Amino acid sequence: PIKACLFDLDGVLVDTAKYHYIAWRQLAQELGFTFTEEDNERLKGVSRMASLDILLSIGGLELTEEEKLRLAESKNERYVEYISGMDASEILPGALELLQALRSQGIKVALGSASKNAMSILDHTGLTPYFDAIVDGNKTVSAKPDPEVFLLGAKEVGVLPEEAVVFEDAEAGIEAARRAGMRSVGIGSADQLGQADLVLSSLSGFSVKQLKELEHL
Ligand code: B16
Ligand code: MG
Repeated sequence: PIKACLFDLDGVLVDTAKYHYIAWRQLAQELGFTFTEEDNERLKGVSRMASLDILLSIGGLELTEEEKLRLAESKNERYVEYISGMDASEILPGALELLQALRSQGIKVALGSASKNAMSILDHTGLTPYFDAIVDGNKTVSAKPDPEVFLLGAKEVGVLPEEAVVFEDAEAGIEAARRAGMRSVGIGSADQLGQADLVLSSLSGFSVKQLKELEHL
């Protein structure tokens, strides 16, 4: 039986990609090149330092480790300022309803995010009380598609991998779920997330009944 749901944060519960985008774009501008919204797609689900590497490769820049740390820090300071203005209105459609339904049915809920700012985002949007466990970029060593983040999430809520379902918007996250031995629901388009057991355009209308149907897969 399915006993837990593990949620990615950015792109599944909230749309923080737009704030990452503005902060990265400003950094690129300071470095003297253009960073487009299309470029930003490549950063979804990717860790902060790996995102910076992608950005620098777009600008054709090679920097020292020390310079990179400074730039990542300055991008993050701006990003933190943007997310401090977030509130519950930025929760994506269907997310709150699903979290409430899962809680009322006794299904465990955990976060599995690459972000080191996950706690702050959950607090600002009022989502923290819905979680039994929060696993974020501060608790993990390996990034998705490594299964670490989801394996830890399942462990923290006391369920086996086969009893957990992962909700993800990034291809690397779906792959991480597969490697963890978990079922997955992709939030986005089927051509990108075809590996998932089920693909939805959003969490809107997704019910616990549909979740239970995944048990038979
Ligand atoms: P931070 P997720 C990811 O969140 C974002 O999708 C990705 O764009 C970002 O670079 C990463 O978190 C790290 O975020 O700089 O706040 O530590 O989708 O795994 O919830
Ligand atoms: Mg995501």
